[in-house]
Amino acid sequence: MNTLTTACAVAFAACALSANADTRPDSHAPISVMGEHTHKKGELMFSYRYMHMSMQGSRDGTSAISPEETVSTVANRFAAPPTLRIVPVDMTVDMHMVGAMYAPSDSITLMAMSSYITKEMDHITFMGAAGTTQLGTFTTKTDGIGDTSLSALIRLPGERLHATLGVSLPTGDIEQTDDILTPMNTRPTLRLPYPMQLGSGTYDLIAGLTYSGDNGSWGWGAQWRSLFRFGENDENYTLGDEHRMQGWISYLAHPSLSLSGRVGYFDRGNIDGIDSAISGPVQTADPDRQGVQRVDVGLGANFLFPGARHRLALEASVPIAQDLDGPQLETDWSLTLGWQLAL
Ligand SMILES: [Cu+2]
Repeated sequence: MNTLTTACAVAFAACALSANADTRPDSHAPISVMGEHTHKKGELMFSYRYMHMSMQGSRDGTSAISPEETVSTVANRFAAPPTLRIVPVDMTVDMHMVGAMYAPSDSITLMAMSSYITKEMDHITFMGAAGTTQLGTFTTKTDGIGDTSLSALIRLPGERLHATLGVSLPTGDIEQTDDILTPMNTRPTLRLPYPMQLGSGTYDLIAGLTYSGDNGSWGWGAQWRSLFRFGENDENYTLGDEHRMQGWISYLAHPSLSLSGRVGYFDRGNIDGIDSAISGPVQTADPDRQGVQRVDVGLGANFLFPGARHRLALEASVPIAQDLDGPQLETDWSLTLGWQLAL
């Protein structure tokens, strides 16, 4: 930015626009994208994001599968009964994410993020060891702090290109329990399946690369970001690695408002190992029914308040394709709202 500022001192009007790139609402990516901008030396930023995700109905591969079909045809990996007997029908995830960014120099921005997560899942329990007679329904709920990430965003040669290198700390609990309804009509309190837990239980590596640019009323960007899981947690398993590839464009509708479109690809692997306290005739308890490949599209808006200190942003996204190691609940839509304060 220094050489650019010097060049701007020569007073090219067009240059002033790009030199003030961070006073444009679209100098930040759509709000669902993490760690996509850097700061100049001494800048400090706080952020709060609220994310809601809604999942309803299950898929096996790319096809929908009904609860009745699941309990008639899908094998139970645990000894007995032979097929699954409990089927999750919907799930919501609500996350309150807080973050801080600080740039000790123009070339490095440090970022810390953590979250408070609430998960809720509704299920149908089918009676006994076979057949499609429903016994009843039940809901499980967990909430608490999720994993915490510490990252360095390192600017690379080029106008707006940076690498991300970080670690995700296992601050999220992986021993959450709740009451369930069994096919034998009992209601024990058990450790809940993997999708209801709040963290990975392992120290994970975050790596990524982000590019962005703008010209006139248009802006664009692309990001790769992965989460590599290392070692095994205390319960003897490792969550699957996660990889995200995203591309976005934005249009400056007003000096304070930009509108964005985003396409994102998400890939998550299955679980390696197994928690001996998690079992039962339900798809979510199977470490081999956790893998996801999904393409999402999102529409969003960024609003920059006069003075360029406060930003508000929102984005709604829906999947346009998903392939699940199922049966597994499918994602239907998600919404992210965010507030950012630069100091
Ligand atoms: Cu920031």
